[in-house]
Amino acid sequence: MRLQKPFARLSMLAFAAACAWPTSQAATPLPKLTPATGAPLVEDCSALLAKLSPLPNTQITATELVKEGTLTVGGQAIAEHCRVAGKMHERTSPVDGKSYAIGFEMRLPKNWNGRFLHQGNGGIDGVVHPAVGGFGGGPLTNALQQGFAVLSSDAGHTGGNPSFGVDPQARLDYGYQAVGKLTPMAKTVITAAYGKQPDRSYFAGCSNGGRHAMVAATRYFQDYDGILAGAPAYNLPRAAIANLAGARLYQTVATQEVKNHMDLATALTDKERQLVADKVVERCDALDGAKDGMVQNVAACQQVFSLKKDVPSCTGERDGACLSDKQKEVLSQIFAGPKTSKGQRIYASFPFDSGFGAGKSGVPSGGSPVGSGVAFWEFFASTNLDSGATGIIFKVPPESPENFKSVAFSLTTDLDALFSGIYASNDVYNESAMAFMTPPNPTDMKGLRNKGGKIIVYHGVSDSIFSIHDSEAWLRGVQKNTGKDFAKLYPIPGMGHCSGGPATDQMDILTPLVKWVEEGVAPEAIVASARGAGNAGGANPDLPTTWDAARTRPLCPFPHVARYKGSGDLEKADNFSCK
Ligand SMILES: [Ca+2]
Repeated sequence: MRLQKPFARLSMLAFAAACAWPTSQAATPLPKLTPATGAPLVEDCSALLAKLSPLPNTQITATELVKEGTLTVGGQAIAEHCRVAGKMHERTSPVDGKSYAIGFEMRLPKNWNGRFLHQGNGGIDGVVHPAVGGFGGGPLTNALQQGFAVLSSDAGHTGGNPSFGVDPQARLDYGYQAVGKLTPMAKTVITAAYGKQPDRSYFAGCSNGGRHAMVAATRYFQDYDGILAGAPAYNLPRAAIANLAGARLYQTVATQEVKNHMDLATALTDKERQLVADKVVERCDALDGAKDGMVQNVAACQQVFSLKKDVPSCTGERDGACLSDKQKEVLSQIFAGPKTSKGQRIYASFPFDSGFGAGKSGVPSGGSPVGSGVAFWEFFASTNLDSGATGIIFKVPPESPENFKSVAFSLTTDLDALFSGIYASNDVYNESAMAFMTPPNPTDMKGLRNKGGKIIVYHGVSDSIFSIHDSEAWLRGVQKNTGKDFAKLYPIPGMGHCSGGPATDQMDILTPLVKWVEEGVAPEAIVASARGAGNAGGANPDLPTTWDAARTRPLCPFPHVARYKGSGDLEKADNFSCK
């Protein structure tokens, strides 16, 4: 009897609450997550080794104190911290006989902010990059500097070549399982180091690291509260095939041969690419109210810019000031996105943008031309990187790495077969590439949303390997299928792949994400800066000389764009607003 009254009162309250609720359609209110609180390292770095030795499936190989200033970011010394290195699940593959492990390192600041950040790395993984949690171009800050405990890994294989694709388990670790194995281990290390679990956990990365972040947002949402996904390759196998399709098209207008194949860089010279970019700017610059060399209104630009009409057609030889009709046809097809012979879309379309001229073609002597620019992705990566990923990591069964002819594979293999191959599996490779590489359902993030988690995606509009249109499609889908109140996309006009291009690519998106997750303050405009001469994060060589070295702009949540207010200094973000 004594229990009945409170129960009755509760049910009355529930009834009143239900009546007060506006409609039955209203979305479930989001739980509010409490802010993280910091703590100091309770163990000194060397003592941590002994304390961590019985971790399951884990071998800690080193702990070392890293003195203040050993690492820097934006010219600032990173504070003293403890580096823990190790490996998990060491094993010998029954398929290729090679040994594998998930190599990792963690960097644990002495003054911890109570947060964990899992850093997703780019490319095909295979390297334990320093666990600093950087983002954007030439960053002035990073997660480690801000006091996060940061984890970085090689995702289950070593070396930057795709031969690990022969081992089925290494494929799965690269796709998603390494993250699943590393996360509980990392939280245990943090608990040992600071005497408590992380209050809040984040996942951040760009490119393949953005893919890892998207996968974590779906498969491992229980473990993470905030997701920062840059240029998310959430359809990576499809994008890789699209790049091979682009290479086929470029070779039809290439003019010079190199090592028994056409040199793709001669399909469209640096000067010709810049011509296209200049014409885009000419046509679209003023659409945002400011003639400042930046095209903020990307969607409107696609409506008015015409490759056919706005770029001069060659009447004689190509001289850099015109494009041939055939070149225009090739570019139109590449920007429209490739399809199979049956008309099925392989990957998204790409917008014409001001950054198409960025990056110089050709392999610099003494190193790979890895970068953000168009020339690297279109003319080098297609035949040297996407080929290996497609043939050895995604194909069932894989091509033999020993006999793999990268360029020939990318220029001659049947595209329809490659496309159906990324959905194929067999007894040995029992998950298809699309299954292990991509989020199970990228627009269903109810798990993350309903726990109070948030996701921010940023993407260079001039990214030529992963398309901003694919990120826009994801945002529309996630808003429809999951909700509008936990996900935002920040397009960065002019920016190439993860950084660079004629763009304001220097920004801190992590801090606004933390504020959203922990204080419930949704981000709107995020101010980003150009990196001109003398920038502490390193100068951006793609920046037009007419820009102020420290030009700032608001980055705006899609579909809003940064528009000029009509007066005031064109170099300052204050004079623009997101509309
Ligand atoms: Ca403009």
